[in-house]
Amino acid sequence: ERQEARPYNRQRLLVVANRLPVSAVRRGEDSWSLEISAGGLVSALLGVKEFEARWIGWAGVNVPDEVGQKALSKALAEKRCIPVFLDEEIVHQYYNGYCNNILWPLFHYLGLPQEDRLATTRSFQSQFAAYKKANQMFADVVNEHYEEGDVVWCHDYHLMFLPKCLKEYNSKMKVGWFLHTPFPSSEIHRTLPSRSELLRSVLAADLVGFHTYDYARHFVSACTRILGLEGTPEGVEDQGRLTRVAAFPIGIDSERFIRALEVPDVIQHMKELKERFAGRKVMLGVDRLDMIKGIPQKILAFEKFLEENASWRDKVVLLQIAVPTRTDVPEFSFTHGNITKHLLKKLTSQVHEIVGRINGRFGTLTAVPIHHLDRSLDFYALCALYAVTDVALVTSLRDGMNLVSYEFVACQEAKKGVLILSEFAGAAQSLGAGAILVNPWNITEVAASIGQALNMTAEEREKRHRHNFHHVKTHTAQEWAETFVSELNDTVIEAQLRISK
Ligand code: ADQ
Repeated sequence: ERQEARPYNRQRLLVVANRLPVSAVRRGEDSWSLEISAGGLVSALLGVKEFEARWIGWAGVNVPDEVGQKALSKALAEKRCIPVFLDEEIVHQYYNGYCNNILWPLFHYLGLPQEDRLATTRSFQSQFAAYKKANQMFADVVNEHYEEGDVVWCHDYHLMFLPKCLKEYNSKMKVGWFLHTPFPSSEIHRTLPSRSELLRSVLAADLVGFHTYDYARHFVSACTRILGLEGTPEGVEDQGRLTRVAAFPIGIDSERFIRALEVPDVIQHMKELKERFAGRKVMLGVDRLDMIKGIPQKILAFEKFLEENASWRDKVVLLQIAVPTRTDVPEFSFTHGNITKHLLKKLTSQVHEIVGRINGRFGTLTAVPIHHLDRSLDFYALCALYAVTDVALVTSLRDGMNLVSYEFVACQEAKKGVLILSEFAGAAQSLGAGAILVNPWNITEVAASIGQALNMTAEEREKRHRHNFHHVKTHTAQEWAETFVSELNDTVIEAQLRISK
């Protein structure tokens, strides 16, 4: 059966994710300009060259007219992208509502404020209905483009209902589903009104993947405790049918970062940064602006460090780059008030206030301790920053993996800087031995770890860096995708064998 499949290296892979890896801007009635956009999944799959990949997803824009839809589909086809068109109301209910206000905070163990929680509870049913409807729309597009022998790889919490919809179209379709966020303890998942329906839909996939063994274990416990199914070392069994559940830790295209450091522009930029911060140690934070990233906690820990270590005040600087994302969809007018949007606004002003206070407190006429930028950096600027950094601070309150920690390590072959890493990021499982692991909620502990990092001997930095660099170089995005897809190919066959036994 394996031999009948297409040659492995030419297999068509349909990658289905909420967002296409492009941002589209309308230039005229029938013309669009497209740009590849940043993000965790995009960074990871850019490294994969083995499959003939097609992307299926939402382009992030509202295109109500047929002329515009046709033109956009045509432009996207050149980038091997196929759009799913979602209207304003669906986006509001499915994306802002169910995905971002319900699943995202729940999967990251973050509660909503009381008034938001009540509003969310009230709109739950309509949002879940929209979620299912949107997933069905994705399924329709996949089904339309599916050819025998293709593998379909569904991504993330936006598309938990998709495996079931796809299997209803075609039970022979090879379907994998991968979650980029944590999967929470079954006690948390149990509180979700649609808990069983979501689990059952995911179980329709042939292979279910998570970043860490812990997330996979939580998922299996949820299936045993909530659905009463049997958990086995391979996955979850339901009336003789096995859904394979396993951990597939993601990586990055490390060579892309290493090569970037040889580009003249990057070298020049590094030189400028070194001059700009001469005589000071550089600490760096790079995060999407999101509640899960623990940005205020990180800055408060830095303040505590400055408070307790007067001699360091003019010798260290924290550069915090926070890119606003997710709800930044200007094409849509959110008339019903968007919870995530107002929480993010609150977070931004909170961060600004803390930064302002600390800079007022510890700054001088010529220098401030914190530079905070509310924007994205281009790839080369990001690489230069990573390379000149002495200490990177990744203090996510929860994070599926966290690729920023990997990218920093990839750029540190010359400097061998220190990574301070939250124990609640999936990356703690892979980079824990080289990083200083911290509980991001414990400001005192994080402040102490900053001191430890700044005072670390060159030998110890070298030893820690060696461990992490080796990991980042050998566990790449490409390997991650290849392993997932090859296991998906095998799993289907195994599951079929089990049934025919
Ligand atoms: P994210 O939450 O987006 O991803 P992360 O893994 O850190 O988190 O990836 C962010 C990506 O965006 C990185 O490639 C980074 O370089 C880039 N980026 C972030 N801030 C930036 C800035 N200010 N300027 C430019 N680029 C910036 C989700 C999950 C993670 C999981 C990934 C992949 O939340 O836990 O690791 O998917 O599975």
